[in-house]
Amino acid sequence: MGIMKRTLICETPKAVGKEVLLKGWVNTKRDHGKITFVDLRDRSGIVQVVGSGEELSSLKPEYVIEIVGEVKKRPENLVNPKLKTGEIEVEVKKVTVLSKAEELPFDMGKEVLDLTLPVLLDNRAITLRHPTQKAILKVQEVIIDAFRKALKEKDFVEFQAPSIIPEIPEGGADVFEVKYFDHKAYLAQSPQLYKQIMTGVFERVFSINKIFRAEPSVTTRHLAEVVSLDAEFGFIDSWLDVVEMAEYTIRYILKEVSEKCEKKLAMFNATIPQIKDKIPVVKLREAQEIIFKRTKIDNRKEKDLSPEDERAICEWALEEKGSELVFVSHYPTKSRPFYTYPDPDDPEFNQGFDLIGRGFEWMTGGRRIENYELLVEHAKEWGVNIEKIGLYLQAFKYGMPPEGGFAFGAERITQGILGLKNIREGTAFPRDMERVDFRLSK
Ligand code: AMO
Repeated sequence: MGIMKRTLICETPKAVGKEVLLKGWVNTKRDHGKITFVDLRDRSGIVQVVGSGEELSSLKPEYVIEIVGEVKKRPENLVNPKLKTGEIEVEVKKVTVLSKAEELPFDMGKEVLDLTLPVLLDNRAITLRHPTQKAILKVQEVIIDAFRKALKEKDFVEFQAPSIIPEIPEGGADVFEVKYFDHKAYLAQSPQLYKQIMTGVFERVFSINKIFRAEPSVTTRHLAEVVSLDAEFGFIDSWLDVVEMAEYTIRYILKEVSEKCEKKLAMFNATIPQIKDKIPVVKLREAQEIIFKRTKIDNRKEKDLSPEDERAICEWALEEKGSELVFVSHYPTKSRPFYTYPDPDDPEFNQGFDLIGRGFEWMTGGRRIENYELLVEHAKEWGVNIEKIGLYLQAFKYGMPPEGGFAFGAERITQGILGLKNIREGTAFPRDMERVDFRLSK
């Protein structure tokens, strides 16, 4: 007799009356007198396995097993509509244990994993196996795939940006320094300068990279390691072309998630953010006026929106414009990175913008300065070391079209769509100032 071929669990409903070899993990086990029911899980689904005897009853959750059994139709009254394989079960003939598992520290069989965040993360290798956690990662996979697809359809070329960089492009202190042989370098805060250089090469580029932020505070929306979805393109007529491309991209992502993740969204009672017509665009100062009128809190002179402001402007956008997303543009030039394009009509403010959704920022973008002399001037004024951004400046010295771009945080989009309370749930292995896999001792 030859070796039996493995059947995937999703194929079992088509195998009624046949003997099959299944491989997977014990999801749950229930003993009913002499009869044992095991829910067996593989990459394709879950199926009920039933039998009597020590072989089955000695199994524990997360044991890795192989079983040989016969697929049988369940009687009408025992059909489980919640399972794709709910009309059948597998009557066990032989069980082989491939790998044992220790007693689980908590019940993984529940529909909702009711754990505190530290417990969820301290036990990540196990908790990631729970359907809710897998769903988050799958939704994120769809988001990233959709970003790539959206831009490829618009003729963008994907490139690989470096993670070790010689100078800080975004300004600020939230950067990890690395010892680079005998020199000092940094982990990339953003592929910003490289996507601009590459715009001089391919005209339209995007990259999907890890970026690193030494965030000195612990919040529900900041990670130290982020998946950044970056795009940049040339020959724009105005900063509004960049807004338009960003809107096209996020709409594409939302459409793909709504089409491909219906069940996963339902697990989180999540809905795709609604956008009635266009995503509204407001200038920072206009947004602050709106917020002041609504909340009576006066932040009209601030250089950025506070978390409360972000929530307030989202409420306005939904009530007045039927959109759960809103672009806020024209931040004070001095408060944004050196490369951002000052508005010719009012150079105190620039043509940079953020996309705010459901109360927090999902994306930043803008038009960039393409004029070499102005760029050098700005870099100096912003305290950027000219020598260290020599390659970047070279791209502008030798001809750069009017251009702009944007970057979404993949975890922020995931958090926004699924309504996750903490961004740490939106990534498999979150890094923050208190954690690198395990909690760091103070
Ligand atoms: P910015 O610094 O706003 O812009 O980052 C772009 C987007 O990346 C995400 N993000 C983060 N997500 C989680 N934790 C963090 N610590 C974190 N930091 C950033 C956010 C944010 O909107 N070079 C510009 C982009 C551009 O202009 O093209 C930049 O880096 O979703």
